[in-house]
Amino acid sequence: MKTFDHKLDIEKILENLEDYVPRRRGWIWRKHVEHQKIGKFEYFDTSENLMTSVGLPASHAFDAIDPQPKAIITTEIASGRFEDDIRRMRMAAIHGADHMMVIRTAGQSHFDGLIEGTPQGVGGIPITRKQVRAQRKALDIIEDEVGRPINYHSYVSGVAGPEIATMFVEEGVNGAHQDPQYNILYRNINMVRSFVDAAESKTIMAYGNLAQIDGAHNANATAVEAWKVTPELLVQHAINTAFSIACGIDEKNICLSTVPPTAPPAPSVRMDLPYAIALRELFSHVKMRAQMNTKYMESSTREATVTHTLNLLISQLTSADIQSTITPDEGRNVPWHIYNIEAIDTAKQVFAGLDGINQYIKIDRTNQKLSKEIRELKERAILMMEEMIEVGGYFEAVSQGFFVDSGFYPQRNGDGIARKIDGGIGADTVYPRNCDYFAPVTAHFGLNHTNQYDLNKPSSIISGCTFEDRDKIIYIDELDDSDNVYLRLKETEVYRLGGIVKPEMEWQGDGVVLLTMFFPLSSDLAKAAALQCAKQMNLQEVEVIHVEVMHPVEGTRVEVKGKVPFDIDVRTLKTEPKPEILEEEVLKEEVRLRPYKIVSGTVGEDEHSVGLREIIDIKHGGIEKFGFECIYLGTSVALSKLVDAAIETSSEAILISTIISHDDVHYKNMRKLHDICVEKGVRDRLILIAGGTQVTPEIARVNGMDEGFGRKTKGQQVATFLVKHRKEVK
Ligand code: Z98
Repeated sequence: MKTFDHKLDIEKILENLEDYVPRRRGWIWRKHVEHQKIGKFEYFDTSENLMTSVGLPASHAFDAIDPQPKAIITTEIASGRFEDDIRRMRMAAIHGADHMMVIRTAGQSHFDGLIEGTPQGVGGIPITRKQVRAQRKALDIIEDEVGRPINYHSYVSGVAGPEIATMFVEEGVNGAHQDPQYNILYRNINMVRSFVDAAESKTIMAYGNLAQIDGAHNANATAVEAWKVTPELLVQHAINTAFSIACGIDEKNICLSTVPPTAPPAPSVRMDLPYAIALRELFSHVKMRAQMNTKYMESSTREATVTHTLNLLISQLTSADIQSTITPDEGRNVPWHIYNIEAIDTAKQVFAGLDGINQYIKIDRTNQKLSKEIRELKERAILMMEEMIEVGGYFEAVSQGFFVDSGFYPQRNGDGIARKIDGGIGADTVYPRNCDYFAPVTAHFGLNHTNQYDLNKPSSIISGCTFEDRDKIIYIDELDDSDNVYLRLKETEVYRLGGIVKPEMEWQGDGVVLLTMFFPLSSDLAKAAALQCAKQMNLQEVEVIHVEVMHPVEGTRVEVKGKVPFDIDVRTLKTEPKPEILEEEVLKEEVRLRPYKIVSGTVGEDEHSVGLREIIDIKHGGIEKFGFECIYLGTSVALSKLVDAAIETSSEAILISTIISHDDVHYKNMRKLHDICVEKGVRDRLILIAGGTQVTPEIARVNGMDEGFGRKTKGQQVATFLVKHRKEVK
């Protein structure tokens, strides 16, 4: 792996932002390599390898391979400080994410125009040109590091949708959520206005080649019983897809946002699979962005990860094109770096594990129960669309509360989200265009009276609009003196200089730590005890973020977050030198070429054999694993017996273990072993090693050993010494 010697320099990224020009426009899909050899294995569902990556923890046992799934992997980043999110993006990319989805603040849809500068958000960043530009610029650096294009994504919603879409194309944003139904149902924006804005936004996105994700999944997250809105989800997808195509978006850029609607303890895969198949069959011409179920996420990361994994199984069986990895973050409402990375790794791990499985396991489309369920879902959706037409169309259907009703269509419970045609934000703001209406822009929806100017391209009248002539973009750096990135960076500067550090979860120097505790108490008391415990540990702003009953009276698991009130001076930290270790394969090859025999035992009156056995036995990576022949003589072995055995068996080393240290007996035994070997004239041809909790290399060497090994020694370290030392002396 490439060695990294610098952190991303946020200040440098912010320099000369006014001159930044994005490298490209549009979305880039991963390149699927149908049949790929990676390390020792054959893969069928992977894409090109990364130039630089951090593999799964177990990858070291597999020649450090890091197979990349064929689906784009999304990470949803939402800390509220774009400058910190940039570092998170760098971590996410090296773990395998190539879709950085920057979620906005909860109220962003309600901004009625573009905002400028770098205000801090809550649970997401407000979208501004400067923040978008800085992040895209950082992603240019990051994609060069990992060797794969990275798609940058945010949201085109609210009454400022067309302005945002325009800014996104200007700034090289590669993908966006855009669905007028989202505005209407969840943000109460007037329905007519939402569709007019969507037409404009989609046309602009089509020009910029942005991937578009719809908003149907929100019905899933909002519905009382999420699996009951499945027919409606198909309808919502159909409406947005048809509208997008009509506005010129290429089908290869239309991505349906699909969520497996249920989660365990429901029999979720059996229920989610027919839905996933119905969706893919009805919409085989477009792409699938699979997001995991968030509706039933609680604060348990374990539970979230299992649901994520089951959802990934469905993605694998039905070939999702984009795989989102947000859940464990969202369920806990703690958008922390580590959970972004964990979720990316979960997706990468599951896809690697399931690689090629579709060749062995096929969905049985002849199964009558499955076919019936799929057909029924499609029929329910078609029936709903027919009813919409009957009542007078989409707007009327929304007014009558057809959507997000808790009934399984055609059942209707009357609790859907109803909006009025003349109600909501931006009502009465749509005007017919004048007969000489003309807009000198490149990407524009509807009638633009270009013929009055005898033009093919309306923007040519002003020699190009901002899409062709970047000089026309007005870049405003900051408008707010009290809420901007420079002030925030000043506050955290000390942590970027490298001298001091604080633990961090989402922002530089935030000091946040997570503690896991168990109390033999009922949940309420355990919660109180955990808070008390954290306070007595001097943590500040303590909050319980997860409580899980192990038994109603026997005990409860509690997770607490809090802030440490101190800095750590990095300059005073001491790191332990890493023991030199030869690779497993190198050791095996050395021992295969020149077989290696050793004798061993605990010595004196020492019956503590566990440590020595761990160093020898294959089970936990002892030296047997590398091919050493180990003659174990047992416990409390006389030193002379060890030497005799070594001579008789033509062994090359003696390993003694000694824990008891009263009266310095461990030193004395080392010295005695050395002396016996000298007496018998074999010291030169035997390597002597002593191990034990009280042994240090220095003490062992002083007492006549070739090497000593103390606490936490692993077999591989001893094997390395044995192999290297034999080479040196012979
Ligand atoms: C996701 N985890 O989809 P505001 N438009 C659509 C949306 O789905 C969303 C927004 C806009 C989810 C993120 N979705 C939630 C279709 C949000 C953003 O109101 O501007 O914040 O909406 O990946």
